[in-house]
Amino acid sequence: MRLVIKSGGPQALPEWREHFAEFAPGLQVCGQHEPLDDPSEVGYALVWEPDPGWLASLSGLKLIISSGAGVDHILADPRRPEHVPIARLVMQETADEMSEFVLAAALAITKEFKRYTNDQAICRWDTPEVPRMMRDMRVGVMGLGALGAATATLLARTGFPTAGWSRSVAGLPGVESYAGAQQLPEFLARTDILVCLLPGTEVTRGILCAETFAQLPRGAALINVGRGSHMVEGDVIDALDSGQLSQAVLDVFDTEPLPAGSPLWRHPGVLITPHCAATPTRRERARYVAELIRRCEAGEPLPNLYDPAKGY
Ligand code: NDP
Ligand code: OXD
Repeated sequence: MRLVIKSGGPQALPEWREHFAEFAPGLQVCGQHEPLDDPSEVGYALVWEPDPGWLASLSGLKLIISSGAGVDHILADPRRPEHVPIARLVMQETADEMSEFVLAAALAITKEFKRYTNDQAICRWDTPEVPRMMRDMRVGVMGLGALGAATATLLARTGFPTAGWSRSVAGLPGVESYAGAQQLPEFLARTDILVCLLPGTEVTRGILCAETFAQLPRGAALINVGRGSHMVEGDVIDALDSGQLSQAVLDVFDTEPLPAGSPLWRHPGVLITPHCAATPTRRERARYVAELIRRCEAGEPLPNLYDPAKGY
């Protein structure tokens, strides 16, 4: 049984090998950069942004495993073997990391930490008249999947009035549910902090745009931890400049790393983080992948498979 890895570059391979030796001792592990005697022997590929056409050259593939929760980076390959299922890598650790990250971002927005960072840079002492509390900040989470549901649940439990928006109605305790395009305006109108945890699909592309921002209460904030493709970057900047948005915490971008010339880097209302909201350790990912391969070999059902009918 052979697994080929393209995730983290050649320098990450010794660490991957060490973890797979622990969790799947019989598995042969090689890197994408290593020559293969017989590519058809590769049954499994663990990938992040595979080079277009490469997966198609592995004729014996049984399963493609995304090294992250999203699969858009695999679907971007027009020659990918469409008959091979794709597993999304979603673990408890991913959900925990994401929930904590968004909670921290929502608190930083509520308590205006970005303003104090800006003030500190110019030695300005400006005490707010009225303290802002969690209970005053209604959070709206777009996407209530494995990560969105865990995030919305933590936010609600912590004290943020929380709602979620998804394709189908969700029944999360303590979280108001809105579903479908029809209920989007109502969801946006009650949202002071908009969190995007949608998958990157053709339907969700550009959803964080001027039209969406206009439906939020004036001065709302944005946390984008979904995909860069969700944002129309120019519209985010215009909304911040006009005051329609007051702050944004942005973790994902169309081009990553975010180019030095992007105005987002220097915008006073923006906090940039480097696509780090939820990045489980290689050890945890190897443990999960080893279990996926075991299940696949045993003919057992696999969790979190990409659904071509839904597009995510
Ligand atoms: P899931 O596939 O489990 O959930 C997707 C959610 O989005 C579902 O609730 C789904 O609705 C909803 N949805 C999809 N399309 C639409 C639509 N057109 N309109 C309304 N709702 C829609 O995804 P995960 O929770 O596992 O992950 C979400 C995304 O988070 C990933 O795809 C990735 O882009 C991003 N991510 C970012 C990371 C980071 O570090 N910044 C780390 C990991 C993931 P329904 O419930 O009805 O199916
Ligand atoms: C992602 C991830 O899909 O990092 O963005 O898991």
